[in-house]
Amino acid sequence: MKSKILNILRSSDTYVSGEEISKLLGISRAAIWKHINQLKKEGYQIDSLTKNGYKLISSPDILSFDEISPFLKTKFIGHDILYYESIDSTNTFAKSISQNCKDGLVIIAEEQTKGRGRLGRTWVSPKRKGIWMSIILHPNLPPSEAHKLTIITASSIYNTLCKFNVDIKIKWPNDILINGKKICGILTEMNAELNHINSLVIGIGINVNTEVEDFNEELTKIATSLRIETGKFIDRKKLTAEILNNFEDFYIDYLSTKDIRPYLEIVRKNSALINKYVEIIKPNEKYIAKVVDIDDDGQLVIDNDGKIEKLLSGEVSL
Ligand code: BT5
Repeated sequence: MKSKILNILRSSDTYVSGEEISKLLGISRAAIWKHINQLKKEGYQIDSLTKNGYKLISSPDILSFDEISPFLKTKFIGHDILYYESIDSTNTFAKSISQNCKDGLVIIAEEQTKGRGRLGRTWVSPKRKGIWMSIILHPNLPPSEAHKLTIITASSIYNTLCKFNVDIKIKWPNDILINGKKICGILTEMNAELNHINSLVIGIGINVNTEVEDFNEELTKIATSLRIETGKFIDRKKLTAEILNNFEDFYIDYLSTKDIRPYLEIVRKNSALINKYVEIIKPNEKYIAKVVDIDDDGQLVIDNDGKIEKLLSGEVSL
């Protein structure tokens, strides 16, 4: 009901009377007043005049379904959003419900208290500064294809961020960098049988309006945000919807063609690694090698002192 009232207020430039809302929604004026008060508590600025009714003045900077959905053009992703002020980790929660929920459900939080990277690393997720979300999918694919969805995700985020006219690079397998610093990390996790994915969780963390003082000392050296790079405050709701729109386009296309090459091409063309000497970090060894390519399966092709090797996943340091 609250969303419906909000939609009515959004669609009008002037005051909407309580009577009109009451007629449209079939609820009492007292009930409307209660919902309006709730909206005000959530940060909506609503002007109320006894004679004229209600007028929406401004909406809060939050990533709830009501705020994102006006920009969504997807067929199914994000049609349901579970939104939290604070959560331990959207991926941890998404994994716990991924088997029994709708395909395309999105979990979004304003803050994560235990945001996760790969291999138990921490993802710093300060309140209302970024986009911290997980998309739950039920693709009909074998587990061996799961890493390709990280490529789909990275290339779709790249495409979305291009509009900011900054130097964006994709760092295989799961990072996006601006001017050499990390702005986005992707954490793809799955629940699978031997030859079938039951559910997949794609976690996306993007530093949007993060300021230097929001990063700890370690991150100041290696991380950045759209705000830091563009000097502008960025509309997180629009950006969230645009990422979901782009991601779904790529995802649906990939599921129907099973052809990863168009997306790999985006990753290759904008790779932070190809033709660079990097440090390959394996559990028991570290060595320097030259990155030659990313092959058609999404594996990193490296030249280790004349010996060509391929990595399906792993840790690479520039
Ligand atoms: C990643 O791991 O880059 C995957 C990050 C995924 C985060 C999303 S947010 C929504 C969803 N819910 C979660 O709990 N996670 C996902 P990895 O490649 O392991 O990189 C982790 C490393 O990135 C850390 O060890 C830090 O060095 C660095 N890091 C941590 N927080 C960062 C931030 N906000 N921005 C840039 N770098 C960060």
